[in-house]
Amino acid sequence: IFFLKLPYLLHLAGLPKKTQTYLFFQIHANNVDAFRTHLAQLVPHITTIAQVKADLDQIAKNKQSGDNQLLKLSGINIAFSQKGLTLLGITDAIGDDVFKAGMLADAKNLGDKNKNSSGTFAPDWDPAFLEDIHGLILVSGDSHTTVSKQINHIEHLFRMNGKNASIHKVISIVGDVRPGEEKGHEHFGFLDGISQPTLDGLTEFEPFPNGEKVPTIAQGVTLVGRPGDKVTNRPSWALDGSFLSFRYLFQLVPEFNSFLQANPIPGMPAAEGSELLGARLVGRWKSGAPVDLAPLKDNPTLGADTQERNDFRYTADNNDQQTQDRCPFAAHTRKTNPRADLEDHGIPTDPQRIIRRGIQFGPEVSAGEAASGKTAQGRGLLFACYQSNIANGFQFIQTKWANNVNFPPFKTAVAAPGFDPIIGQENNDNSLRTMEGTNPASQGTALSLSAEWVVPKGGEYFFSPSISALKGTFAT
Ligand code: N7H
Repeated sequence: IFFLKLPYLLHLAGLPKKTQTYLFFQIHANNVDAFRTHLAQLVPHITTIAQVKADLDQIAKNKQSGDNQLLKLSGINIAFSQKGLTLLGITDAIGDDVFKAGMLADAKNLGDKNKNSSGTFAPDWDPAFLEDIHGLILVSGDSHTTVSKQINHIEHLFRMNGKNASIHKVISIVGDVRPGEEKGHEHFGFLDGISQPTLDGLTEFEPFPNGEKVPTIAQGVTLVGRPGDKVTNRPSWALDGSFLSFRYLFQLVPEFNSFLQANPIPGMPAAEGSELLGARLVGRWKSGAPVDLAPLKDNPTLGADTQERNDFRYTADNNDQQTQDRCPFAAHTRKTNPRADLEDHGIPTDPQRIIRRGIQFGPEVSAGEAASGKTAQGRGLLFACYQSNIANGFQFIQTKWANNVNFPPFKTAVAAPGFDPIIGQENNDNSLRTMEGTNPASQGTALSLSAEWVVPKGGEYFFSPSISALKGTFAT
């Protein structure tokens, strides 16, 4: 019964979504009552886990009968910022100070760059994210046509083009899965969305019906008010909601590729050395195979094996905790989920697990961009992740792990592991971005990463309520 109340946050990767529109909106302060009425009309359209399950079953049946056509699937979700909650008069203490303050207030702490050369801090963001954003409507689907229809319907429900409009658009961003063979791969070329936590008792609904070999985690790490949620005294309407951290992340793909070309791992043909460097920066090969299991060359069979590709703990080298033979300590996947690096020292990693639901945006790299090594068109990742506590989830991973040169700890073999090369940030001095361990033959040598290849251009913290909270608290 409790599944039916959940919004769709747990399943999205399981939907054969091809495109998503993120509609960031402001509620008209003088039309809040109308907003509630309009929201009540939207609620029946919000996708529940039960619907997704039915859709996935139908797809499986279609496949069996040789019909590989996608259903005309779409999913709708809605989430609110603190400013949105305040405007709606929902003032109970929700128990998340980071959410309450908003991402703009957190930008400096996250390591985002200062646009002002001196004086007060102002992040170098897209101006839309400097405005007040009250909420986010997320529409996913199998095609632009399906999603546009849903967006038109939503615009109609909120009377967006009429006199009684209750919201207006601050910015809307379209994300698209990459074409052909690159489907599921982010813009640097690496398969993404492989390692996701599975919640106790909800395995049936996980995005990977084949089941990865990973232990489940407490529901309360993702869902507010469930066992494992460390915050007590949450308002009752917050039960089964989840906090959504959104980041508008641009990726400098030609620049990243030029760096790999310029710094191949020595002792092998240059192209292979560059590919190995890329895999060692990320922690996985482009196919998804983890370097801890496939240290020397890509293993696409392993990358495609949903049972095996997540079955590792950075212990493959006879549990030698001081070697980077297989994987640098600062590799992106190791920084963001260090597994045995902490667990084997009695420090649990479960509280930091997040469910990632991102999608790519922007065009493929053009021939001109590839040749010049310079980005000309914006592209990147609409990063979205869910957690029951932002200070333990996204914010913790970004500030205490990715940006922290001394993480992971207990690595006496190196001076400092260094920055996460993919997302590690130092406010205004990129020259400090270095990491050790990229070259297996000289593990104490620091590599200068200099430029950032992932550039944050905005974002916000949201709360995604359960369907019953939307009905009982938000829409009335
Ligand atoms: Fe990351 N990338 O292409 O390099 N990420 N990530 N990420 N990330 C992962 O294991 C990438 C970002 C996590 O459990 C993979 O599923 C890029 C942020 C976590 O082993 C790849 C961007 C944060 C994991 C990438 C980006 C994280 C993870 C391997 C930005 C949180 C799971 C696929 C543009 C603060 C680690 C996989 C685990 C995996 C990339 C952003 C966190 C390929 C390009 C902002 C927790």
